[in-house]
Amino acid sequence: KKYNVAVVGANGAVGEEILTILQEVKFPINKLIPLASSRSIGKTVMYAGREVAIKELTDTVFEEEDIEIALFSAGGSVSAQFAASAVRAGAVVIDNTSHFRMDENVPLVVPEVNPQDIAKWKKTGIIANPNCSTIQMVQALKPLDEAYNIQRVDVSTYQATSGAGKSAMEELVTQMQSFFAFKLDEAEVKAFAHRIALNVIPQIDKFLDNGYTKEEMKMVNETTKIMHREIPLSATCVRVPTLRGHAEAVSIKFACEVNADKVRELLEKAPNIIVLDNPEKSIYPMPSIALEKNETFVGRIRVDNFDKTVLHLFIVADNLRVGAATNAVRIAQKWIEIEEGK
Ligand code: 11C
Repeated sequence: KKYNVAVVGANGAVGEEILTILQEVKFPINKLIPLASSRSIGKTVMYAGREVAIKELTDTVFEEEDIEIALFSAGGSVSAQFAASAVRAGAVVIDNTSHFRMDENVPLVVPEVNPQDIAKWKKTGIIANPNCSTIQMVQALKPLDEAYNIQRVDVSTYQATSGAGKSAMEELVTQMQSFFAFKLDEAEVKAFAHRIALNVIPQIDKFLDNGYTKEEMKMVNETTKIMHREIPLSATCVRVPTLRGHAEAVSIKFACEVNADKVRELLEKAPNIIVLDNPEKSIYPMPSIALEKNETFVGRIRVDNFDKTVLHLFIVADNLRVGAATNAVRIAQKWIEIEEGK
């Protein structure tokens, strides 16, 4: 069977990546409908080597186009306004925003970790895609939890500007151009609380009353929901002046002593994880290696010097792919498998 698929936010950073991945995996598409706000009318996106006109996102478009799968990636307020009309039209909504993630009736899915939760989609018609920094971390946590029983996680992130969209990437580039023109002080600061060029900002999203940012609490709450148990976790999320690829230094405490070779073996067998861990040859994950890849890279795997139940590792993935578009398309593929009873 082939499906009528809508991509909402088709010309955004994640939307464009979704279109690329749908082609890459030869997704069974009957009709592809790129949707965006009226501002994008007249624009096109590339799909399968041809230009496809963007249509306006309205309450009626899902029904008019007989959409069966709607991939939303245009911000929380757009999902809040339009997901219901897609569901009413009979589509399954796979939502890449944070809007529905913590709704107890909406499954929050990383296909390598909790694919079984997709079956709960009928409650609301919506399946939520987690935050990018959560996805790549839980992919690595899951096999280690099964083997050693995780007691606690501490993570520091190094997140690329594309997490905040195309305009944030452009701001980094423009600021760097200003730097080379000796005018960095005059460069516009809009996407983040401070200048991002030649800087590191320990704030992603707004601060909450508990002293953590929303991004940091997403990592806590989403991990608990995906892993189906509370994992004590503390995150420090940091924006760094890269374009694509989030990196994470993760420390994990287990219920028993842990062995680094066994961890490498477990992660090598885990789906969509590539272990890059040869320090002597300076081989480890970096954003430049993860760029436009659909796998999550793990390295710098080592046991703590003082506590043999603690492991440290470094995880990198392309946030627009693994952290967003690839995960959403993998959810759609699993949903098809379930619906077609495979
Ligand atoms: C960032 N993780 O890097 C954020 C972007 O909840 O889907 C993704 C926000 C979200 O800025």
